[in-house]
Amino acid sequence: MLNKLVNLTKSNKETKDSIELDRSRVPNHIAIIMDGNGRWAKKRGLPRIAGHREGMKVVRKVVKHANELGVHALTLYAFSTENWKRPKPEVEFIMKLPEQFLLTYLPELIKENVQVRTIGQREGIPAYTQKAVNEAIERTKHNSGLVLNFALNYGSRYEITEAVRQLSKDVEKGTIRAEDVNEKLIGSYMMTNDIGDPELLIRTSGEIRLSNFMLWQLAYTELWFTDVYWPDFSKETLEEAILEYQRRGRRFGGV
Ligand code: V0D
Repeated sequence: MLNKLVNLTKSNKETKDSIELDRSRVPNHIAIIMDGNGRWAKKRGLPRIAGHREGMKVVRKVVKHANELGVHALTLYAFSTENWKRPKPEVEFIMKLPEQFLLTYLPELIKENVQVRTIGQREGIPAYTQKAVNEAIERTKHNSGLVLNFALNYGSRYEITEAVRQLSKDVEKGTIRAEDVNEKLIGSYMMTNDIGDPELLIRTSGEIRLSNFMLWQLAYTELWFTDVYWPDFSKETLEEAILEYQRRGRRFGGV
């Protein structure tokens, strides 16, 4: 039975269009590196910020579709610790996006029972950005639907370094013994502590690397890369990624 399904997948050239998503095997947690906004704009002769604005609209669409598919958590790499190196006006524009996003979409997110969260360093982010994000977190904290987790001013090595620092403090205090340090304990010091590791990572825009994103959490994650620029990402692209995730599960999964 399983074999027949595998053969069907292999022999069918139009797998992506002709095989249906298995709604019972959608990843719980999907992480996305939303790359290619600047390139998308340049290709159209527009300033890079036009790409970021368009990318923001795509975030809204993808959240809606992921929620409809039954995804429990979506972690979006919105701003890395490296992104500060960009031209100041571009950074300033990007830092206004959370406020814009929430002004436009927060009522819909609340209606859809979405819970907004963030990971990353709070310090360094402008006060007005933090204010908008904090309000969204506060107003959605009792929602029980999809967890929309924005990685803002996030870097994975920083996250791991902070976890080690905290853990060391607890060992110094004597609340934890060195012998008790294990993977589960280390994981509990990570900023994604309560949402579990992603089963699927998507990176857009053709770069095949992780760029300091969730290095600890991606240990067993299926990685999916596409040349599509983030502003061109759609429901269909999301489903293509999930379909590929499901196909890999059928081919390599236990049994
Ligand atoms: C720019 C593509 C939404 C990636 C998407 C501050 C680059 C658009 C948010 C957002 C960004 C963040 C937190 C929040 C609500 C919305 C966002 C940034 C960049 C970095 F609570 N889009 N978006 N944040 N871009």
